[in-house]
Amino acid sequence: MKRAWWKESVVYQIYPRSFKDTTGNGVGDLRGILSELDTLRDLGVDIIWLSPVYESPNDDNGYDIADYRAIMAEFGTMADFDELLDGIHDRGMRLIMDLVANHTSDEHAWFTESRASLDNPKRDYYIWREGRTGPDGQSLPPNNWRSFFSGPAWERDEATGQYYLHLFTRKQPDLNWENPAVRKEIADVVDFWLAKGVDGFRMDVISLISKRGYGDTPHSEFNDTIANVYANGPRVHEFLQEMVRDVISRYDVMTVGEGPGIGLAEGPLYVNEDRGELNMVFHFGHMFMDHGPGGKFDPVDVGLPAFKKVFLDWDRAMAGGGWNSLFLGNHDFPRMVSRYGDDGEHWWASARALCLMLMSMRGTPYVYQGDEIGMTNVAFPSIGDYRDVETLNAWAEEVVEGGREPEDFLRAVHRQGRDNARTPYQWSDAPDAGFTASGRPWIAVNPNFPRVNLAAQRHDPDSIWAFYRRMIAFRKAHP
Ligand code: ISL
Repeated sequence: MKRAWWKESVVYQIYPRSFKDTTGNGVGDLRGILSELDTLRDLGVDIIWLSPVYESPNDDNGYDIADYRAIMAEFGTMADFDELLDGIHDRGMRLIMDLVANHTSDEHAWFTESRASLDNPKRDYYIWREGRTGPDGQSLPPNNWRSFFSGPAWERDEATGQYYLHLFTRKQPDLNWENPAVRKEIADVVDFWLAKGVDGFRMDVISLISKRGYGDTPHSEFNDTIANVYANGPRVHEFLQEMVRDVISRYDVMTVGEGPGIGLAEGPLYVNEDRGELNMVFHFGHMFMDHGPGGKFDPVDVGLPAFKKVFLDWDRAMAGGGWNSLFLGNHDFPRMVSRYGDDGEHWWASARALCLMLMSMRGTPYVYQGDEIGMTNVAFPSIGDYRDVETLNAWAEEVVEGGREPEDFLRAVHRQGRDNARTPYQWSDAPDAGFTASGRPWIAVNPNFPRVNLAAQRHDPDSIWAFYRRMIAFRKAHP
């Protein structure tokens, strides 16, 4: 096995919007992260991954990028970013950025141009198709694909009458990676940040960039459509190899690709060392396993043997020269202690047990902000308390249009919703958990903050936080 710094590191994911607000706008910011770098260093973090901080209209909290080279004004300025990067490097840590390149915002200048006319030079930057004609002469989408966030994956655009593809929200049009000019644009973006000194990328839904064609999906379960229709298209490896060859290989950096639809058979093709693609992928073996026939808001129970098998299988799958990422949660999934442990009576013990598991497997562990203090799911009483576009779209489709009982849907959201992981970081028992002094956080704080917070744990040798710190140190002492 070849040694590499990213194999001997612990990554900490920050969701900047929910980390720490220093300006009083109710939204976390870059200076908030800067102010806590010593805390992260003290925990033993080597690499910080920032969820997107680029200019964005925030239809999907920054995963809809309007300008890849600008910092979101709510988060700060490019000068703040440069200071943050220096602060991270000064402490011997590294920084990886989130590269969202399957799609842009519909407010990106490329899309504004692309949608303007059929012969615009940027028309082929995105995926445009004629609609189908319905039985009554009405215009229908080109196929039956659904978006990840409810409703059709196609939107008809007034200017030309054609439809554009959006696998996520209608404000996230998919880029056309078949177009070499698009690949060059993305390579230039990658080069821009690497030249600035960032240490790598987490690549959002990288498994989806190469499309297989546009026939109807025959699958009734959405995860089957992801795996068999949307993901692992015929040119994905070629596109990744090109990006690595032309840009990434010129730097000493790490890459981890997010991979819905990447199964045991495909994983090695993305990460085996002789392939020149990615260092790691995030597979969803354990993340999608509780989705029922109706998808994520129709959850089913999963037993421990099935859960353990995912990790065993993936460990074996890497025997040919690949390396695993290890994670039990992120900004898209419920809190790990609530989902895989117990956030009631056995909160403390199960948070520590999951940490032990995470830190003692082969692979690079990723800690999602707040998991190191045992932050839990939240059960807001009303849909009005929720912010996530996935939850709000599913509410509109299932409850408002579909007639599902609101209480039943909310129960599913309490268990599965992405906002579980997006409530503000719980720094202390001060108002709003010390996240913001504004009195109006962008999303409400979990009401358990007087009990679950960093200040209460930082100096307690038996705390969850102290256990993470010990396990990280132990891991590094025994490569
Ligand atoms: O959130 C999910 C479960 O409902 C996932 O299916 C998720 O949509 C998928 O893993 C892709 O996630 C990534 O891309 C999305 C963005 O909304 C997520 O936050 C991001 O992690 C679109 O950019």
